[in-house]
Amino acid sequence: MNAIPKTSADANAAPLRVNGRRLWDSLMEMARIGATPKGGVCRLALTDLDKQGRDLFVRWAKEAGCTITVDRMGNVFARRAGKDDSLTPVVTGSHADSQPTGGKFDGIYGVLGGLEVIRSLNDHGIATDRPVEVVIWTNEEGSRFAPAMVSSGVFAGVFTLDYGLSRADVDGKTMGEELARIGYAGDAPVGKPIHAAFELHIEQGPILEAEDVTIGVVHAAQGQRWYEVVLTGQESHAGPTPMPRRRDALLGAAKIIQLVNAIGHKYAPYACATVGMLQVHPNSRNVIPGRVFFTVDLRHPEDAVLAQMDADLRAGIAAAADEAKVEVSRLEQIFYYAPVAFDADCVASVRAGAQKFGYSHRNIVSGAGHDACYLAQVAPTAMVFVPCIGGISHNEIEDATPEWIEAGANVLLHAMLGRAGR
Ligand code: HGY
Ligand code: MN
Ligand code: MN
Repeated sequence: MNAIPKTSADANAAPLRVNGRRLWDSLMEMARIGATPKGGVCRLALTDLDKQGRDLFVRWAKEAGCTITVDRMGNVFARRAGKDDSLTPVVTGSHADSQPTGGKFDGIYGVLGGLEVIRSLNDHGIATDRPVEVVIWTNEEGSRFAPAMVSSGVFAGVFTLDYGLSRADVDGKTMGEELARIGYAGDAPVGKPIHAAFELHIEQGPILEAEDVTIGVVHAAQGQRWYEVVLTGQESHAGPTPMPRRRDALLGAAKIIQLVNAIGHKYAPYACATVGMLQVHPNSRNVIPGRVFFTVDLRHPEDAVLAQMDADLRAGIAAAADEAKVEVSRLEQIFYYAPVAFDADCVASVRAGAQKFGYSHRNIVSGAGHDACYLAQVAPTAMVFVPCIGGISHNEIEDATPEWIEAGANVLLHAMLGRAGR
């Protein structure tokens, strides 16, 4: 007897969707934790507010039937069992920590978008072959504890566990101490086999919105180099010290800030170069600064160009210090990873998800770093981007539309289902 033909209705059945309203409401409820006056959030890694955000996610994940595992870097894994729980999981997730003047979507959208996938699978009674896991990766931002993405980096074997736990903030508090203090110093080993990984994130740049494209099919991410620099001159009185006799560390830093900006423009259109932190000692209005600490962040999608930017920076710093008659008492590269190419099959799953819904979509390279950049070293990985308003992120006004938020989660749902099987 012939198999019952799929009716055209079956074949063209509307694709499974997430509950966009529920996802939006979860994001807005989470944004109340660490809410800032201009509508953003401040949930620095491993602070009490980060703990509150983690606790809320854990509660919701348990309500959705997940089991929770926390590893020694505080990475939180919410697991939905598969029909064959011995199979390696399909993983999604992102970070819950924010910048000091962060937004409501950076990172947490990927965490709650993953939770919405699980909630939607539950709504539709879908059992997947493989387990599905949603992860909060600890300290992705690298703001309170440098460098960025340190816990997904330990998971991928890029950093040792000791290195990760020993990262300290400006007050000398280590990640290990702070994990214990907030009750997220788990005992699970850091690192395990993953079948495939996807990360959902806002673009944090202007391209998708400017082109009126809903989905970014992220096939690559640019590489980064982070540096810490200390210039040492000589404190002296701002009044009686003649200009030619000065050894002004802040003058040296000013020259280097110009240099960093020039390097960014020299390797246009893709290079990015930023001085984000600057500390002046003694920071008194009538004392010539004797010491300055600052950071440099260089990025490019091609490793060879990133290396050239590094060489330009080192040569330029030496010249600028000479001109200002100050010493370079520290120039340390504290973070580097090469540009990332995501897995072609996973990228195809994201593109197929966008096509299933008829969403406009385009290939895009991630300008920002993400935990997916390290996961890509240990598992087939890709990312899904949606636009953000004005391309603004790492800013309290960061915003997105409910339609974009829902669309990204729909694509994530189908990309994950394609890998988890059912
Ligand atoms: O710096 C980055 O790209 C990420 O936001 N940590
Ligand atoms: Mn992020
Ligand atoms: Mn960020």
